[in-house]
Amino acid sequence: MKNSHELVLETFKEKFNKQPLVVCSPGRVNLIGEHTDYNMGFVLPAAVNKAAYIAISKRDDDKIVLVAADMDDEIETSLSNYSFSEKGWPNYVICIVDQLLKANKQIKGFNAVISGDVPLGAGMSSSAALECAVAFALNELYNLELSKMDIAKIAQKGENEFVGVKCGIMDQFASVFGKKGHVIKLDCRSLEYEYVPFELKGIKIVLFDSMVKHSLASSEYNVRSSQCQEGVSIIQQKYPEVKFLRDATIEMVEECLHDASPDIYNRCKYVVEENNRLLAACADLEAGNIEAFGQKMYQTHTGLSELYEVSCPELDFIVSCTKKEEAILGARMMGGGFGGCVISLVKEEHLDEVIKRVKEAYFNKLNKGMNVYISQIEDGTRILA
Ligand code: GAF
Repeated sequence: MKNSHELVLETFKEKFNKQPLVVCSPGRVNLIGEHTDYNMGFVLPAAVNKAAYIAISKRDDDKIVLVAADMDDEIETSLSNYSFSEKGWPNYVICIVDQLLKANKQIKGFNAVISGDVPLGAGMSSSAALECAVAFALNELYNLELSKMDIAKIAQKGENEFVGVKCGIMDQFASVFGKKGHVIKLDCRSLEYEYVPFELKGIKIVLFDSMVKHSLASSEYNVRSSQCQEGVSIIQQKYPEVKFLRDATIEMVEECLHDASPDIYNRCKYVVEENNRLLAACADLEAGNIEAFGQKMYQTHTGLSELYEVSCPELDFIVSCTKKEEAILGARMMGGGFGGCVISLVKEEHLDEVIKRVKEAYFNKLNKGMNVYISQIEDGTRILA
């Protein structure tokens, strides 16, 4: 079977009879720091060995011809007459065009073939990967002189404004700035970042994909973001210096939100705790205490499930299975929630047996198969040919 790189290249040559520029942009894992990015806190993601691919070449007119090789689908639109597509996938390309035009960047039309091996709906940010691949490729094609930071910001804004998901910057940042063997400790407010080595001897990052995606995912995501803002505006009445939950302490949450609605209190409590937990987890990493790091991943899951309420029975079940395994140091749901993957740290010597048992337990309980991915941490967005 052809890999995504070969597929975009060959499909492009067949369809457009030309040698394209090929760019790939990875999906990501996030070790800890979930739902903290749009609260301007910290995250700890890494780009992985699954990516979105685009083969692209310029056109002289303003037409855009897009082929989705994995779906055997194609659309034609133009720079002067594009709109939101009910098909879904074209929006992750068009949202970038929309941003570039709004910023008065000089682009023309293009032909492109896209493909990818980031599993869709698995919480590994397949959409951000595609957005970043498109932004990076158009930057190369039309010499737009965008920096890596510009590309990540444009991709996030495209998703916010055109796709309509009010996401933070974690996914796009991780896709563009990924570095082999390192996680990125990113401050989502200042956008200062640090590469932290993450090559744990004898330990693998294993993703258990629940294979479910509940339809609540994007609507509830935006609800969480508004609830956090509501919490901030209550805290501000007493502490005007608090601009985001990132600035709040647990004491402020207790003092100001105890009488607020339980939803607001719980959401804000989780975010403030999670931000503190991330900082403590980074200290564990530095001290080489991976057991303590793993325990914090479990605490994150409990918070996401009970306070932030973005988990689901399938993810909770997988995490409960991992807790029975001595060879698993920590696990939690990853990404926006309501389905997708559980990320875990597993001792390599027991990898096969652990995976087998978790898969069997999932099947016996839910009558569902699961995919399992062993993640390698790779470089971010790059040109392949
Ligand atoms: C999704 C979003 F796109 C990210 O910005 C982040 O908020 C994440 O959910 C939750 O941490 O992947």
